[in-house]
Amino acid sequence: APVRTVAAVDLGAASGRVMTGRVGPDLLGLAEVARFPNIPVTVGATLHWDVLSLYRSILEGLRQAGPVDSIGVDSWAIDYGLLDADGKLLGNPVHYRDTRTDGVMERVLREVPAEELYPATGLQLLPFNTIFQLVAARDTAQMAAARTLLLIPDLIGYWLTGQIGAERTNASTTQLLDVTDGKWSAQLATRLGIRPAILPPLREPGDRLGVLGKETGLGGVPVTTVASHDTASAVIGVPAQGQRFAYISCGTWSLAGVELDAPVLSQESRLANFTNEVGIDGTIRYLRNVMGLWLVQECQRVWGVDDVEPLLRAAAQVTPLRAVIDPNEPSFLAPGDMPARIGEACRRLGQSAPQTQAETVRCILDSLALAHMSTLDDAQRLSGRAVDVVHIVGGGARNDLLCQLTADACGLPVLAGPVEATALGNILVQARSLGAVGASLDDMRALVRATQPVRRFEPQGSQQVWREAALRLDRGGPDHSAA
Ligand code: LFR
Repeated sequence: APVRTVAAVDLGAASGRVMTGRVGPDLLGLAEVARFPNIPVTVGATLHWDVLSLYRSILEGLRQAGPVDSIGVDSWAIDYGLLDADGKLLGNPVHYRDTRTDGVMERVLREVPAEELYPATGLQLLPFNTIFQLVAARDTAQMAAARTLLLIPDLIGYWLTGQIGAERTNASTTQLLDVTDGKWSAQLATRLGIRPAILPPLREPGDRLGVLGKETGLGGVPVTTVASHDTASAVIGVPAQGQRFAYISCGTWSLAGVELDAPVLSQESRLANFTNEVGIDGTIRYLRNVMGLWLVQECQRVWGVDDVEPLLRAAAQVTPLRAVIDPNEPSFLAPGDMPARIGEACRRLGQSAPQTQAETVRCILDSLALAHMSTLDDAQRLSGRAVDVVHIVGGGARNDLLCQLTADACGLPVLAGPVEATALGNILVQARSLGAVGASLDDMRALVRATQPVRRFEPQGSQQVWREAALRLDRGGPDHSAA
């Protein structure tokens, strides 16, 4: 098979990047072509994504990438833009951390009980799921004018090619996709006052979406539909062998779970707020969202500290497990004074609040490791899938302290890397469609294993201290992660 060059556009909540990949049967080389910040904008008290700025940066990045055989786009999930009858974007997409969904989930659950919603969609209850955003917006003039809903990567794909569609892995995060028959649940949408006609035809990862429009000035390059939910691409890029592994896709969020062949829709699973997101080739990502490095990022913003490295070095010197919190407390979701919120949470749990930046960061990392432990414990128990190793991929794989603490808390070896698992997953799906790599998910992962650096962290110390620390959280009342 010939060597192919493809471009991956990967949009994260904090930054976006354009990468190129050179791919052949024994080759997977990655280069970063452009990186740009993703800075949300508040307009009239609503937090928006600056999607035109992102699009301009994407076009510039693709220009710098030079000639490629294909382009693929992935981003964070759930958020969307609406097109009017002329195919024009109606307003800027709203950020999932905006407050417009406050109280909406509770209202919807009175109309459609969780006992009904969960087996239908398989999704964890996150207050910002697309379904709740759409209900929050259902009586707006914008919604009345809307003809088409496009999730963020589908919107970028539409602008690049003029073609519309809803890529399946990302569509599965809307809570409007039937997890059993794989179709849009028109009945559920209608029941909640959402017009099913705005939901576009589903597309599969690997399908050709179209070719770049002339106005891009980039020539008629094909755009391939990838696993456009960034977490779906990241899990493709996990260098795992066999089935007995857990993964943590760790960046702004920590997405911690296992890969299954079929969804788990039990009552226990629902009460533990586990999600069944659709992956490539019929796989299911059985995981729970943990409020990841967002907590550190937001502290850095408040402190005006750009470089995280000195903070992490200082945090490594702090006494372990001085104070722990539940990272999934709803109060941590919106942007704001995170150091103060963390201090309050510590006091509420009968612990003294961190006094220094280093202590605050240590509290967050200890708490994330603890949440990784309880999430992966639950994932194994609820799915029956036992694991021998934890793969950490994404930016968090660079965070030695978090990787070691996670190994210690879980009592399992952590394999850290690749950092760019999402871009690799994006690239591999394109390469597979071009016939440049083996056809199976195992083949793709074998290529990642053979070509990408991975670091190993052995568990140290006794797990007992972690189990005891977890008990401190029980003082906070019922688990906040479940609604
Ligand atoms: C990670 C991610 C998560 C999703 C969250 C919000 O970037 O895509 O999987 O729950 O962002 O969309």
